[in-house]
Order: sequence, then structure tokens, then C-alpha cells
Amino acid sequence: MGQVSEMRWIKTHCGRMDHGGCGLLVGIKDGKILRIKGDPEGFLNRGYACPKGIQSADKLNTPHRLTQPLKRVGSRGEGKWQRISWDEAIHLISKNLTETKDRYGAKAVAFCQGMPKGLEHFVLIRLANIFGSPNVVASQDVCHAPREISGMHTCGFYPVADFHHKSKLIVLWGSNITDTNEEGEICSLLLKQVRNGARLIVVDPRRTPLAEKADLWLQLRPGTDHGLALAILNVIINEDLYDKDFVNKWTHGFSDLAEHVSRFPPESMTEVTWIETDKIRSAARMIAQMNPVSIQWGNPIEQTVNAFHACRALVCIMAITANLDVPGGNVHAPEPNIMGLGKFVRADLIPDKRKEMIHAYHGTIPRLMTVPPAFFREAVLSESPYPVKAAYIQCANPMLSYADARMTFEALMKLDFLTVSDIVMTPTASLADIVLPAATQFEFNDIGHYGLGHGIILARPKIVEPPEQCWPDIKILNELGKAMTDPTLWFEDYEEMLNLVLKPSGLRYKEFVEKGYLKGQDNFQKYLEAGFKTPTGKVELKLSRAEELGLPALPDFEGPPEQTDDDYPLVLTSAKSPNYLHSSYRWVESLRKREPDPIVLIHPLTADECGIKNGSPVKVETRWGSIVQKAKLTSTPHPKVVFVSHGWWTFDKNRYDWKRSNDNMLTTASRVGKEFGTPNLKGIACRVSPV
Ligand SMILES: Nc1nc2c(c(=O)[nH]1)N[C@H]1C(S)=C(S)[C@@H](COP(=O)(O)OP(=O)(O)OC[C@H]3O[C@@H](n4cnc5c(=O)[nH]c(N)nc54)[C@H](O)[C@@H]3O)O[C@H]1N2
Ligand SMILES: Nc1nc2c(c(=O)[nH]1)N[C@H]1C(S)=C(S)[C@@H](COP(=O)(O)OP(=O)(O)OC[C@H]3O[C@@H](n4cnc5c(=O)[nH]c(N)nc54)[C@H](O)[C@@H]3O)O[C@H]1N2
Ligand code: SF4
Ligand SMILES: [Mo]
Repeated sequence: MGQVSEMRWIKTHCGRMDHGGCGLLVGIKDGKILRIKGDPEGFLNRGYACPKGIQSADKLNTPHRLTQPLKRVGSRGEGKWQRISWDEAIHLISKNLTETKDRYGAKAVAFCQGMPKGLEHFVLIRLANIFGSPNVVASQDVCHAPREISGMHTCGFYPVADFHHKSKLIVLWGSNITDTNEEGEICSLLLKQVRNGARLIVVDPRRTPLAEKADLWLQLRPGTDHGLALAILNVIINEDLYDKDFVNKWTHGFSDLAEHVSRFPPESMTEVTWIETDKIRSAARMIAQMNPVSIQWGNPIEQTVNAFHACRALVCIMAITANLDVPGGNVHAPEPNIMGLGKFVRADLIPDKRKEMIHAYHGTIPRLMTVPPAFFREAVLSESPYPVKAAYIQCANPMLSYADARMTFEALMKLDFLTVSDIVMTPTASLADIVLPAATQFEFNDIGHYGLGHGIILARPKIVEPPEQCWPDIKILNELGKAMTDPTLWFEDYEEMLNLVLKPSGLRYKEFVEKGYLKGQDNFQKYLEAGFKTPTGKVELKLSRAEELGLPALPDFEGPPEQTDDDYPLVLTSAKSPNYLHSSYRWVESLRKREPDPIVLIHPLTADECGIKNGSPVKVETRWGSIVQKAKLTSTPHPKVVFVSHGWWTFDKNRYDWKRSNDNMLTTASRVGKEFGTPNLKGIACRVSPV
């Protein structure tokens, strides 16, 4: 009784359990978080919160937390550490990075971040820029860069599904938002649309709960999304279902696209995509005839070497059906009045970045500003295009998240100096010279959704004190900035960086917290006045500068990412777990109870053929490696498709097992798409057998 009556509820937004977004009410007493629930007034969630958001404070007070900076004393990866002070840690990092810079140039230092988690992502870029290194490494090769940048080149913006206005039809294309709520596309918004009559198409190789609800479920062969999209374009154009007015006024290269997609009739694409011709036709007709349509496009379309084709084909569908930048379609969300990213990260200080960054030497697509992990590791291992000798890694676990874990291991082992900031010791941190204990969600003032392109930023105020020696990443970076770069570009108080972002709005952070969020003013069909921000001022179905930029002018399909054969007859893919974030939080007991083991989903017919029993360990093999996960027999995937769990590692004292169940032992970084350096994470040929 007493407890409940004394508990105070504080408002914040969820973060660091996915991209974040839900408004939360956090109940605290005596400086401890006792309860978390969805805030009924939350702009994106209206009371919804998922299980891992509700449990998210359980990660704060665990024995696994790093509580003091550590310096390696044994050999790299041996697990022998000495506890050191923050002063010493900052001194050692700045000394080593400065020495690297003096010897090899600033570009020999890489600054690495995983999934964008909060403001520190942009403070890291600011530090890299001020330090003089063009090399910020991020997972964008497989996460959102393909979508964003293909959008920029095709229609001049990143078209995001608008769930805030009524759609007649929603297409979930490789996006399982009841589990992933990606970039704050919180599933409660979608479910409300469906309750209010929106129709639903799901493109997914697995019968998800949303696929069960859908009017049409397209169970495609993993990795053939671009093929399906081209067949849909074929139907829309051949059946004369496209929006003629929009196409005439606002598109470039329609006749070339029309001629090109005539090579992809649904009849011949059925064989490669495994989807019946009738269903492809029905999907195309629904998309063309119901307005507005929003396409919520997910990760799988950007996790093969063909990501550019898949993303381009999807934007072409949005365009010729006139669903770009209309309410309930795919919109260019206007930003609130806050500081632009370029200004915040001081892009002006590094004018040669575009020429100097590692991937510039690999001929990637213009506007890709973070180094693809494949090229970062290649630079470390082969010193090409130039030597990379040191890395600062925060909020990332590359040993699990980069394709080809062995390559990551070799690269990290070869570095002269590695710093990792995390909240627990991970396989990646275990290889570092210096490990820094970070404060995390609820423990410091933060801004969510900055830079995500959804036109909103969210307040995430501090609610409890971090463990005494745990620092917010933004504070760590501010101190490093003062120690190893021009101190006048940094701040007496690191929290001034929050005010800097907000400055144009006229708000201080405290006032922003009272408001809760800032959102740009809705403003649709901006092209009517200003055209599209492309070289032709139109949606470039055919890219007008393709030749000059070395890009394919039209979206194309040459086959699935990998061919199956007698040795590897099945197709491997994956989906994010609702209970975890990538490689994170297996050590949070309440979450682990919900999902104790890495599970591989296998169809009962396939399991029977291979002699695999439900619940037994299974060896999953590709041409690139093998792992063991536990079988779950289910008819939700196609019989020829295998779903592995992503991001699993375990630890036992100082030994970090990143091999046994890590899905990135099954992938390779030796073949990547040219535009974004994207490896195949989906659609890989595989086989399964009992252990
Ligand atoms: N095979 C395969 N590989 C994939 C994917 C896939 O689907 N399949 N998905 C890809 C995608 S989309 C992404 S975005 C990447 C994600 O890759 P990563 O971002 O590398 O993975 P995470 O597990 O999200 O986060 C890594 C670390 O951040 C730490 N962390 C959490 N909060 C904080 C904090 O506040 N401060 C600090 N310093 N650390 C913190 C966690 O403890 C964790 O160890 O993986 C990619 N890799
Ligand atoms: N719970 C949880 N939420 C997360 C994350 C997490 O790790 N856990 N990660 C966050 C991050 S960084 C990201 S980028 C987003 C990603 O979120 P999503 O875009 O939803 O990505 P996934 O879960 O990888 O895949 C979505 C769906 O695609 C299906 N799928 C698999 N292969 C294919 C294919 O080849 N084609 C098609 N069309 N579908 C396929 C899967 O069955 C799954 O249902 O989620 C964010 N939210
Ligand atoms: S859906 Fe995402 S933002 Fe919402 S509570 Fe869950 S983890 Fe947090
Ligand atoms: Mo991601």
C-alpha cells in the first residue's frame, strides 16, 4: 500500500530498447524505478508499450553492469583488467588517438556506432569531424541508408509511411512492426488504422500475426523483394493502372521504366519469388486502385547486395501510384525548428570528408556518409585504401552485428588501440584496450529521434542517478573532445549540447521536457510549389545522372542473392526478436525468461526430412560458416525457408562465446552491394542437420 501511494510518476520516452518512441510513465520511489507503463498521452503510442519497454529498467541494477573504466593488462582478449580512474581513461584514450593521428593521419582513427540510440550518435560524428577523421563507421549499410539514400536520389527525400493520417491500404513490406516498431512507427498506430478499415498487405516469408490479419499475404522467397516489386510495376503499368496525371507532370523516365519492367511479367516472376501470379496481380491492383496507400518498408529489403534495386523499385511504386507526400501515403516529414544535423556535427570543419572517407575509394553512392563495416574492416586488415589503426566504439557490438564475425575478430585484434563504451562487458568490449562504463536510458538527459527523418524529436529526461562511475556517452565524448581536440568547440557542461540542438526553437532542455516532444508542422505535396529535389525536379524513375554517378539507371533483377543447390538446398533469413534488441540484453533476467535460447524456425516437413526434432539442437550451415541453435518446428515459414535468431552470445567468466549461435558466423562480407557496401543477411543458401 505504502509503496504505491508514495510512488511518483514521471513522463519520459522509451529509448535504447529499439529506435524508441513510446511515451512512458515511470514510477519511482526512493530514487529507484519501480514500474513503467505506456503514457496514454504519448504522441506515437497513446498508452501502448511493449514488454521490453515495460521491463527496460531491469537493465539498470544488474550485477553485469560495468561500474568503472577498465584498462587491459593481459594480452588482447585475455580478460585481465585493471580498474582505472576516468582521468586516466580520458588521458590514455586521447594520448593514443593523438599519437595515431600524428603518425598516420586523423583518418587512421575510426569512430564506430551501431544502431542510432540517442544524441551520442551525433556527438560522436561531431568528435570525428573536429578530430579530423572522415571515418564514422555505422550499421547503416544494412539499416536505413539504402531506404533513405535511394529515396533522396529518386524523389529528393526519405519517404516514410504516414500512420498519422488515414490510409486506405497499408503494405507491410518486410516490416514486422508489432515486434519491431521501427523508427517509432509504433504498431498501435497501424492497428488503429486497421480497426478503422484500412486494408492490409503483408510481404513476408513467414506467416506473422499481421500476415494472418492481412487481406493479402505474399509469402516470398527471402531476398527476392526487388523481383516482386518489378513484377508489381509491370502489372500496374501494363494494366494501365498508374496515375497518369502524376506520371506526366512529375516523373522522369516513365517510358524507359515501362519498357524495362516489361521484362518482368508476374508469370515469369512467380518462379523466382515463389508467389502465385494471381496474388502478384491482386497486390498490384490493390496498390494502384486504393488511395492513399502507405508502404511501411522494413529491414529485409536493405539486407542484400541488391538493396539499391529493391529500394528504388519500391519508390517507383509509390510514385506512379501518386502516393508520395500525400496524407496517409509515404511522406517527407518536415522537421521541427531545431538545429540541422550538419551544423550540429560541424560538417564545415571537414570539407574533404566525401573524398577521404574509406568508402569513397570503393565507389559507393553519393550521400552515404558512414563507412560500411565491410570496408572498415578491410581497411584495418589490408591497409587499403590506407591504414586504419585505432577505433573508438560506442553503443555497438560489431562482433555480433557485422556480417562475418571472424573477419570482425581479426580486424579488432589487429588494431593498435581500441576503446569500447558499453553498459556491460560484451564480446566486442572484451577485445578492447580501454572499456568505458556508460550511463544509459533513464540515467541522463537525452533527446530521442533526432536525425531519424520522421519529423519529430522526443524528450528523454533523466529519472534516476547512474551508478557512481557510469558516465553518459555525451559526457565522455565532451571530455574527450576537450582533451584531444580544440577545447573551444566543446562545453563546460556537456548538457549544453542538448540546448544547442534546441536553440532554433527558443526552448531550453527543461522547457522541452515539459512539452515532451517537438514535431514539424504537417505540410504535404510540397512538390506542387517547389518540384522534387532531384536534378530534373521530378521523381526520377530513371536516374538522370546514373552514368555520371556509376549507378544503375533503372531498378533491376538478376536473381536471388544466393543460389541454392543440392548441398545448400534451403534459404536462410531472420527477423528481430520482440524480446531483445539485436545483440543486447540477453543478460536481463526478466527478458531472458521470456526467451531463454536462440531458436531456429524450421517447417515440420523439412525437419522431418532432415531428422530434426522440436526443441533439439540444430546445426545451421551456409557456405560461409555454421552455428548451433535450438529447433522450433512451425509451419509459419515456407518449407524451404529457415529463420535463425539474430545476435546471440553468451559468457562464462572471462570467456565470451560469440561463435556458437551467432548468426553472423553464417554471413560473409566478401560480397557486398556496390552502392552501400551491403552484405547478404537475408536469402542465403543453407542446410540444417541434427547436432
Ligand atoms: N545477421 C544480421 N546482422 C545484423 C542485422 C540482422 O538483421 N541480421 N541487423 C542489423 C541492424 S538493422 C543493426 S541496426 C545492427 C545493430 O547493431 P549494434 O548496434 O551493434 O547492436 P545492438 O545490440 O543494438 O547494440 C550494441 C551495444 O550497445 C550497448 N548499449 C545499449 N545502450 C547503451 C548506451 O546507452 N551506451 C553505450 N555506450 N552502449 C549501450 C548494448 O549493451 C550492446 O552491447 O545490426 C545489424 N546486423
Ligand atoms: N524487438 C526489436 N525491435 C527492433 C529491433 C530489435 O532488434 N528488436 N531492431 C531495431 C532496428 S535497428 C531495426 S533496423 C528495425 C528492423 O525492423 P524490421 O524492419 O521489422 O526488420 P526484421 O524484424 O528484420 O524483419 C521484418 C520482417 O521481415 C520478414 N522477412 C525476413 N526475410 C525477408 C525477406 O527477404 N523479404 C521480406 N519482404 N521479408 C522478410 C521477417 O519475417 C519479419 O517479419 O527494428 C528495430 N526494432
Ligand atoms: S515499442 Fe519500442 S519504444 Fe515502445 S515500449 Fe517497446 S521498446 Fe519502447
Ligand atoms: Mo537497424
